Amino acid sequence: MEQIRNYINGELVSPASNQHIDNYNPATGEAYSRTPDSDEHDVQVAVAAAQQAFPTWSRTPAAERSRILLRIAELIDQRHEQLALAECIDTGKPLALAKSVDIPRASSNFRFFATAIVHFASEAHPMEDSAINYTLRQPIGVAGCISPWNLPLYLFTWKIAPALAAGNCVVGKPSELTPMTAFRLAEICREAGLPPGVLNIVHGYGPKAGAAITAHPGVAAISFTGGTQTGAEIAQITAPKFKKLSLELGGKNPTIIFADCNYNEMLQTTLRSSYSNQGQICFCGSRIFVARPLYHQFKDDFVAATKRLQVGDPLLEETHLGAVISQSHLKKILSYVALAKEEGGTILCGGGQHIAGGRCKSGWFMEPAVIENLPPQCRTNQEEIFGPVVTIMPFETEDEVLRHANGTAYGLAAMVWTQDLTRAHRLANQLQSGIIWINCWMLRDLRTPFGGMKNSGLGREGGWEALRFFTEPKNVCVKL
Ligand code: TXE
Repeated sequence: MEQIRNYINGELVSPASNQHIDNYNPATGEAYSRTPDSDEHDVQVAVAAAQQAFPTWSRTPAAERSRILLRIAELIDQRHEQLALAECIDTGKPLALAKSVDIPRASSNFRFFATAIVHFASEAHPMEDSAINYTLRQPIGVAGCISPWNLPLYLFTWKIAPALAAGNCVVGKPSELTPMTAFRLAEICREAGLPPGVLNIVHGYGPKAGAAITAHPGVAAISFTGGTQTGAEIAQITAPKFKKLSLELGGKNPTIIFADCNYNEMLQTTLRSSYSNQGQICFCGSRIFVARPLYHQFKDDFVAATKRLQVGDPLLEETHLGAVISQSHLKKILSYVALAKEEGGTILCGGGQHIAGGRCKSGWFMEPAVIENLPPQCRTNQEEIFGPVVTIMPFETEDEVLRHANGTAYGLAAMVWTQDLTRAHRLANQLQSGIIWINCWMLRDLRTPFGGMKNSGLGREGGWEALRFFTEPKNVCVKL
């Protein structure tokens, strides 16, 4: 079995303890590689390497940092096929999705921030004839970047690219469930000529390696994407240490469908926004509200389209849904379907484990589920399931649907389908979500603020927001 290694000070190394974690292929249920089970000793060495690299890297001209990051983007593109296959095996997601979304977006992240940093400017505040203020935006030092398993390379690079571009050094930890593409990225960084210690990747469990990063006094900022509970734990550790903190957490996103929408486009996109990546994208819409006059037509068409989706071997081109991330996650999703029944819901289709054939006979697959007859306040409609499970609910008025859409602890994304643009803007103004998609989903411009409100997170990433997060503003006041 391939042994994944940490990337510390430019070298690929085993963890100090020499302990490893089995890494599974969710589509077969078999362990196929081994991940370092790193602890605070490894984090200590990684932070020391990052601290040592920082003075030189932070003073390296932005154009030179940009050149190296662009080289990393090129190498990701050159290894597109290899990386997509690795992502597919590690996560269970369809290979076609890894090819079209995960890997291209990983290289885009590097390219975007490599070019952004050479245009990054700062403010001046002149006080007529008495003084002039100018703001320096300087790199913070060592940044900790902790990422999840659903979009492994995509979300890891979304954090480390702006951190490095801004002149910070990084200690990163990918999810222990999906370490492979970050390991391949380490090889790419060596080849691209990234100086040793600038990026360090420590693999391992969250409460062990991850917690050691968040608690380390030498790590000045933490960027985290993952579960809301984990985000709360990280905030408790970092707040008294006054670290900068960016949290991108869970969601329970509403899809709001009005009767005047472009029906076919809405139906196709709502299928994607419900089940892409087996529903394991924080932006997936899991509560679908449909205007009463359209409800029965939507229900019939959506359930029929859901039934037509192919679940199975992620390597096959015809597969729409691959495996979910782990056996325990599958159990969690199934337990929510059971809860939905207890709460009085009607399962219109799916909701059970899917037994795939051949090499995938022991994989962790799930039949996508559509559930109706549940009130908006029940647990199924309030808690993040993070799987291919959606509820559908009719609504009568705009006020009512707005109340229900906003009626959860989360506030990440909301989708609105209508041809009435006045209404769309009115709703966008009132929806409590960090991101609103009108007549679309996951249409991403990397310059826009990315993140959520309420229990969905703290702060925003993307564009200048990310470069501001990874820099410390310093005002200089000069008396004239
Ligand atoms: O995430 P965790 P889990 C949601 C989704 C899912 C739930 C739990 O609902 O069912 O979260 O998923 C690291 N200190 N999302 O348990 O644990 C961990 O090693 C520092 C939404 O897999 O939050 C991994 O690298 N780090 C989401 C990362 O945190 C810690 C994506 C995320 O894992 C840590 C994934 C600790 N104490 C799950 N504990 C999204 N927003 O997209 C864990 N980690």
